[in-house]
Amino acid sequence: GKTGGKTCILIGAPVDAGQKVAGCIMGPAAYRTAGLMRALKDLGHDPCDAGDVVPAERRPLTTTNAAVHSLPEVVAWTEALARAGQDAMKRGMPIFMGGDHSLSLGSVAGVAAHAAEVGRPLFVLWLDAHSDFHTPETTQSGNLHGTPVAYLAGRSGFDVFPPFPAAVPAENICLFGIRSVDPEEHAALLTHEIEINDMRVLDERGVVAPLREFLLRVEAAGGLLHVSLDVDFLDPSVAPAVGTTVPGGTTFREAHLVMELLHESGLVTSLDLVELNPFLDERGRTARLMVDLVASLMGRKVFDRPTRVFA
Ligand code: B3U
Ligand code: MN
Ligand code: MN
Repeated sequence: GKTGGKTCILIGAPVDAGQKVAGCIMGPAAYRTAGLMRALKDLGHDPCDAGDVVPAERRPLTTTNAAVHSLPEVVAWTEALARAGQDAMKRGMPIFMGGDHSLSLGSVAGVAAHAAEVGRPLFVLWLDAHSDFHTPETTQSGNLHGTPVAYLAGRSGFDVFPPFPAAVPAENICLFGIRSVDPEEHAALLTHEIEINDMRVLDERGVVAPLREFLLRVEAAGGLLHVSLDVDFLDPSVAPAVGTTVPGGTTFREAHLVMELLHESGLVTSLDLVELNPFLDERGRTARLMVDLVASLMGRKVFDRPTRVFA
């Protein structure tokens, strides 16, 4: 629609230190090439491209877990992205163009700092094949892209990272689409009240009911809603451009429906686009799909009928 245009701040986050497959560094360029700006303008929004964030200065850092990969780089990105995110929240809706999922250590920290400042509760919707609930102490792979949910939930083990501004209460976190959980993550999730809509739940109930239940809670609380969209939320048959493919993901239509419901809710205040690896793409199809999903989230409809599904 042409009314209710949003100020969208596109923030390039070419982070690839959170895992070991080369290519995520090209993510922001792929979103720009696939026309993210144009798609937002065509929907009547007011997007601006803030360019790529530059990581803070690296300091030598170590942890007890020798497997941890590129810790100084990830901490440096976290610091810079948190600042960029907090600043962008004052001006509009930040859209972080990743970059691997370790960028969310920073993006959500920035959003959480803003939420604390304005005194509103923060909710997080995690659209992902993985639970990303490791700490730097429990990760076996050493890939810090598997840790942001633990950081934002306030788990211990992140001593070398900036203290997380205001831990997101477990009840405000919803994991959606997960189908790969490591034993340490599984054990930790059992001791937290995080809402877990794994693929078993989505197979049984579909995407609409579980998502609506969560969105109604966000609305009732007057919350801010951060959405973190990992490419591997989708089935690799429709979104091949990702380093860690997990079969059995959401379909093209399910993912669009999730985005359409999010739009109808009017609740989303910030967004991460993560794990796109353009080097693994097929003629740009995953980058274009991600841009189309953002368009659905921002109001693109097949047919503009009055809202029915939400509220
Ligand atoms: N849980 C595994 C695998 C993984 C997590 N996130 C991604 N892969 N993309 C790990 O390495 O922590
Ligand atoms: Mn992830
Ligand atoms: Mn994932």
